Amino acid sequence: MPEFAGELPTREPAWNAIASVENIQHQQQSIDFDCGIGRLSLYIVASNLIRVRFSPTGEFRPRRSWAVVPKDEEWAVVSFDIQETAEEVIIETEKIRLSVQRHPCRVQFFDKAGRPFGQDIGLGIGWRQMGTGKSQVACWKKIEAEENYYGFGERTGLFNQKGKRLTNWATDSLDYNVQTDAMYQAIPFFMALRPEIGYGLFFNTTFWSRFDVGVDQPDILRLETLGGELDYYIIYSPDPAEIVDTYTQLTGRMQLPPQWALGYHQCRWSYDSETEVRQLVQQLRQRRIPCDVIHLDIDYMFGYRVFTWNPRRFPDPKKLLSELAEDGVKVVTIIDPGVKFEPQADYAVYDQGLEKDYFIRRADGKVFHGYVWPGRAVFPDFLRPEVRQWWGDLHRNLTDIGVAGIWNDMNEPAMNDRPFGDEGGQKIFFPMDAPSGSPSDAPKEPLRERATYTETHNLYGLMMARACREAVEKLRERSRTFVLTRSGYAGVQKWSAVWTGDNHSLWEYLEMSLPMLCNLGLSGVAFVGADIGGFAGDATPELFLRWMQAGILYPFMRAHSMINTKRHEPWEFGAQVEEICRQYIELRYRLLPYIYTLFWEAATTGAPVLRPLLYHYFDDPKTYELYDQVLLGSSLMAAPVYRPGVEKRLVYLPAGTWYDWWTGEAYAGSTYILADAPIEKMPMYIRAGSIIPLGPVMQYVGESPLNQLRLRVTPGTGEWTLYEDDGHSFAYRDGACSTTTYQVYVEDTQTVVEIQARQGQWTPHPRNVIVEVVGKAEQEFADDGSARRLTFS
Ligand code: MIG
Repeated sequence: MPEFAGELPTREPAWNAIASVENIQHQQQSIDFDCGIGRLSLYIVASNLIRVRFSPTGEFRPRRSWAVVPKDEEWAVVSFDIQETAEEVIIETEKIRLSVQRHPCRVQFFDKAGRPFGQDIGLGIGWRQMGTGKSQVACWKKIEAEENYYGFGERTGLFNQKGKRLTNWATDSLDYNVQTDAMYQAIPFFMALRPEIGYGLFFNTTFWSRFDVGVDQPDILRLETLGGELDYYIIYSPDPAEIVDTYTQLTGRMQLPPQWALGYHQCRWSYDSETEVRQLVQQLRQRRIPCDVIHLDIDYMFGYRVFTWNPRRFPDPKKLLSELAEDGVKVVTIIDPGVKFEPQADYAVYDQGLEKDYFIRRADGKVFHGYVWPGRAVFPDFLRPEVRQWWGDLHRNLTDIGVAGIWNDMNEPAMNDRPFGDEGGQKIFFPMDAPSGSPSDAPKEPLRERATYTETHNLYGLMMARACREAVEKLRERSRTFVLTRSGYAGVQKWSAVWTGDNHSLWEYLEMSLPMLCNLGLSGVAFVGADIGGFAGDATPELFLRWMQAGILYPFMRAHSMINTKRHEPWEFGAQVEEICRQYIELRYRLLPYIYTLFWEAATTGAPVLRPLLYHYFDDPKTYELYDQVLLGSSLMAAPVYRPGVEKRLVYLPAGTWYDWWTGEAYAGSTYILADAPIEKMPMYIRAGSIIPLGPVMQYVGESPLNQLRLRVTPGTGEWTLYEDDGHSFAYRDGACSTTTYQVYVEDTQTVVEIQARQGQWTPHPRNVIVEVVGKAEQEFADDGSARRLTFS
């Protein structure tokens, strides 16, 4: 079973445990504790962020540039106090206190009220040799009563991950299900939350690692890695938003995508000829199904050779793409990492890569081969900057003819030991001792990051996505781009959006998609989606329809399906499904001003676009296990339907008042209601005191100017800021953007909506603004960006 690759032998040697503190050295932000040969090192990075390292040998590895963006020394210096007693060393920052017990050495964290979190327990920290070259290090921490665990990157099952073992090892987990452990993404980050207190933990290791959240021993969390030393960043906050904010300062944030990437994407393996693509677009436009993007899967290539087009089926891609552009359609093409092994065939990608020595070699120096779509293939070493540069430049072949974005697949990387389809083929990885990264004689850091594949496996997809993003952004110098990747590591949000791979056309996968996307969001990856309708298998009309309803909530909204399955275009399931799909896709387009602002928030603070209720109601224990309702931003809550034949469903309304999206009816929260959910309706609610901007329906982003903006306001108290710019260029980086802050409050029996003057240098297209207070009235005015106060009785 591929997901257990990297698993440890079953006869486990005993642990060596960290000893007592013998000596302490304190220098600026770091405090080192000698514990026999082993050494514990703390770094006070920020008042809520501490880096903890332990090396059994006393020597630490050099810094790696791959995931953590700022060096520890680059953070603004924070002050802290140290107090030493015979039993412990106490370090106190503005936000937390941490104590290092001396006999034996144990690290313990406390909030300012003295509540413990992330406390070392049992052996505290231990290590052992696991056969040649594999040095395992672990840390045991107490799971506090009522503490729950979220994030962990891409995870199946429901929402709370407590009671699971979670392995971080990027894996082509095709046929994944609720029990699958290692997934395509390996993101060793989680947050632990309980009433009034919480923390996040980034396990800074790219080696095979695993979290055991109370399985082996109840109430004990174990972190383990085969990386030879322990290295984690711990982030304190009771508020998940603050934890994600700090975590994304550490690992980076996404760039603002073009608005078109937030529209509807239509995909299928495979739209395999110009004729088929033209017909598809014609259908979309004739049937008035809004759509911005068509994805071309592997069949556009010539014999699955990357950076080529099939000359027979796509004779003139440039012409095709420019015609599609006139219809407002952008094209995203798939690129896999495997390069067809094809000596003496004038296949430039192979020839150049071989000549320049850019492909992964085995430890014995021979070029490594695996089997993927083009048959025998070789694989670029994306860890090396010069390889990324070369690979990136190859994308010119695509961007020059008008390709707008790139989809990176198979980059765990996925491959077999013999041709696809051959009996008995096994999934393989590169050999663990294969060298990867820049040669050690490279002149300077970060070029000098030569490693073996044990350390770099989890980075392969991340670095491929990085190569792609950096290049395409340069090649399309005036336009923002869209990059999608299947595999990645912590920080993948800097380079790419992520989709959850090969799901199935089954109700269970629809149900699982939202908690999966929420946990990715809590792990810093905001631009995420699952294949609408399910990839493998045949969706039924009802499943497809319910999936499309939930799909409008996915930050990345794409319908996809596997070759030889039922097609997943909205008109494939009869007139009723088509009509309801159209209405929901239209709703997605109307919500774009709101959703675009959420992406701006994600780009500036790391906040997820799609959020579990827990994100905003972390003091409400009823949200701890709640996986079947979500928030899109802070204002809009949805309760999709996940089963056939269901026409009513239980909905939890957290504290406050909630307004039914469809009827405007008000409900008092802190209770459950039974919502009507006939086939055409996904229950949706607006939080009291919300301002939701809605644009007109368009067939694609920018089809016509945004000449009307409707603000749907719910009575109550609240504030919200709308972000705007041209939606596609980089001019916003030079200040061509604007924000408008809206406030709503209640005065006597009146609802007051205050609109502050627009800030910033972007002037939107002339437009009317309609302010609609739910249950009250509407007022309309020509928007000149000036401040206003409107009252509604
Ligand atoms: O071996 O490119 O997850 O979205 O359609 C399968 C064909 C390779 C896997 C991706 C899927 C894509 C498919 N790919």
